[in-house]
Amino acid sequence: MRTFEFLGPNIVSLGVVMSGMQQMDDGTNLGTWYFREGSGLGFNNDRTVPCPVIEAVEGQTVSVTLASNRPHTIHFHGLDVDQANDGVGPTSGYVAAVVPGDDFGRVNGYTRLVSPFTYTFTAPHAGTYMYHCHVDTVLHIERGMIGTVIVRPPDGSTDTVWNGGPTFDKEYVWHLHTFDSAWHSIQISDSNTVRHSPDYFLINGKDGNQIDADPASAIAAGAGDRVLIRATNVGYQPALVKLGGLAFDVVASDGRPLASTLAGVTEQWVAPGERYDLILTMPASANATAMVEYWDPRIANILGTATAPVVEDPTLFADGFETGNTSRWSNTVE
Ligand SMILES: [Cu+2]
Repeated sequence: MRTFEFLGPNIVSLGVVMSGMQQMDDGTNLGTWYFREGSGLGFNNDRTVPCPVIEAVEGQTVSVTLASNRPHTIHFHGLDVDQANDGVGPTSGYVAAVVPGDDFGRVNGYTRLVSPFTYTFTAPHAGTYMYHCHVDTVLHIERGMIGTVIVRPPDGSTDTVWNGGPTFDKEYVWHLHTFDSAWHSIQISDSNTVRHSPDYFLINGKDGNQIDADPASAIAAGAGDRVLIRATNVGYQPALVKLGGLAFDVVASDGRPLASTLAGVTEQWVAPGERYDLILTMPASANATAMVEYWDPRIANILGTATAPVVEDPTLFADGFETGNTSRWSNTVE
């Protein structure tokens, strides 16, 4: 089974849940706010963060409808969206069903867009992007209002990174960020949110041993399979990604192909806001431990790490999107 929802292509409805609980590896429950698929069907209760993956097709019109009681927005990070649809308060307003009090969201002076509101844009170049709420941004991102946008090539193919670009056999999204648990019980940013002191170090919202058993993060594929890892960082610390010494190629950054592929590297920095598309050709008998190091922003010391298995075993962890399966797309790409 998949542990991510993939929504798409091109037409998505999202609602907001502000009563989420994400259980960490030590048993602690952290309060989360998150976007969920609008119909309420199919959400995975073991994971509130990160939010469903939005898929779009290059060149096509994308509609994302947001329904929310309290003020939130969707900002499409890295996508070329006009100001009315960019989810940034001063230019686009906030979405809410009710007029908020002064005690929530720091939205005074911004236009209220009556919920539900539909954002529209044209999907740009195929690649990896992100979305997040842009109300009281530092807190709403930390609380969990973050997700990934994948733009597919114009033909909608799910085995090519971009038109004419590298192919892949299996696909993972690695959403990289941390939690500062002290931020998960407050409603609005304050003097305590000036400094971010993470105590949980995550891949796809999970930490510690949770990651080992998470088929969305633990990498398993057959020998010779080309595994695409879409590494995105919407956290507050630079992340250094290593695949346990296994060499991989870096083919794209921030939704655009690199001028020339970085071939055979063993580590890649992903700074906050950045996305890198990595391709690992799974070696025979591989049995490695990938590590994400979360560094102090001054790159002075490692604050913590998250690890995930990387194994050559086509039968293990049937997740990671297998190419050629388009059944999750109910409409046909024209
Ligand atoms: Cu929000």
